[in-house]
Amino acid sequence: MNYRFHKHDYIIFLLSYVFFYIYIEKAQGVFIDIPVDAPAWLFLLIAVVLNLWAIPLPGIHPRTPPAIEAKPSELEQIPAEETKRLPEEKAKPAVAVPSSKERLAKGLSKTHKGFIDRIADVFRRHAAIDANVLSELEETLVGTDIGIRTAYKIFEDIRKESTAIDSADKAMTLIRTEIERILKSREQPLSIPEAVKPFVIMVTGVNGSGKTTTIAKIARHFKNAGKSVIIASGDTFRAAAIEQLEHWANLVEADFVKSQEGADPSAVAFDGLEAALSRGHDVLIIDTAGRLHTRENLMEELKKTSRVLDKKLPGAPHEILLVLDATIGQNAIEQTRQFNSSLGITGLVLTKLDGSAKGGVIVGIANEFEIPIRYIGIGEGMDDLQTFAAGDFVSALFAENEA
Ligand SMILES: Nc1nc2c(ncn2[C@@H]2O[C@H](COP(=O)(O)OP(=O)(O)OP(=O)(O)O)[C@@H](O)[C@H]2O)c(=O)[nH]1
Ligand SMILES: [Mg+2]
Repeated sequence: MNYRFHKHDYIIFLLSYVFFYIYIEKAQGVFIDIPVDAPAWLFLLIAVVLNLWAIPLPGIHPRTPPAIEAKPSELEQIPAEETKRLPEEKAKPAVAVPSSKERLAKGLSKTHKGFIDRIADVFRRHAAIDANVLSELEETLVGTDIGIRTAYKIFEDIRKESTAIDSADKAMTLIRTEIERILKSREQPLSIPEAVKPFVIMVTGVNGSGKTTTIAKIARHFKNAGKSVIIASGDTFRAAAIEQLEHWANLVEADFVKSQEGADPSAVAFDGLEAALSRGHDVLIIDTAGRLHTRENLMEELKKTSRVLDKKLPGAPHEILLVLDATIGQNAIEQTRQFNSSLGITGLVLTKLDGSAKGGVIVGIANEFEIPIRYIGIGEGMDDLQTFAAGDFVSALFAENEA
């Protein structure tokens, strides 16, 4: 503690010892004879009082510096509302957190350029909607990532209405309505019935599509919704895959069932289900390998895992998610076909929309398969997974953004 002494305090302190000395001489008379006619105890009393003056006494004589108070003139310079704020709040720079819609629009900005802008360009180049425009539109639509079938479906709608279309705006509105109609039919968020416990989700997809990252994001999503989650590392193909998943499970504070490299994936899924049942978890998410020697091998392994789960808990897995990488464009349509015919996919996740100009493929997939699109990935971060909402998606897709 820092005590505050003034010069006179030191003098009084020294003086107290002078009086002590006088008291001793008065009482004992060792060296000098004090020529003052007063009793010795009086000198002792004065010595004690002076000494006490110099000693810090809490409450009576604290000797600590008083709190520094701002001068009234300084206070007046601070606006009233600022004085009400907490110091921490004031210290933080004002950083605007983008809303989920803003993040979606930013994530889809590349697809906007590679899909919507290309179509809009056709109308910008021509003053009237005539046969030339229609043939250019047909070519452009076929050249996007929505796939030939969907391209012709949208084109036919425009062609049928072409006599009524007298402006580029009207044409774009018609295209937008058609895209929204297609996507709306696949908007069906993943919901977990109370009666099903644990709700088992098996996550599939080719290697690198984003399965493991998506599992972590979904686990966090359910944890935030108050569900208890357990994750099983069914991708036993690589040790690194198991460690990667364990890391994510720890991060999102989900329970984890670890496997050994090379273990039978269906046995790991079984262990996961047993753990989920005995520990009373609401949701079990099972990671799977995306890479095997052949695609046929992979499908057989996934089918086996699905059978084993069903045997232990009839009806499981309740959701077979297929994770698709949007950057591969139309290949995602073919992947959906293969996985769906082998496994019966019940939900789709389209990842990496933020890094792709080929996100238009989502319209092709929605048009060709009657499979709900559950989530979309718009970044690598834990909060970069959004529940698919067709209206928001189309608004973001058509919004003008910086790529
Ligand atoms: N930009 C972006 N990157 C993503 C997204 N989702 C996943 N990724 C990245 O894609 C890469 C592969 O993701 P993983 O989750 O490991 O993919 P996986 O399907 O589990 O891969 P394997 O286990 O090898 O089959 C990682 O670098 C992820 O960060 C997304 O929505 N946007
Ligand atoms: Mg993985």
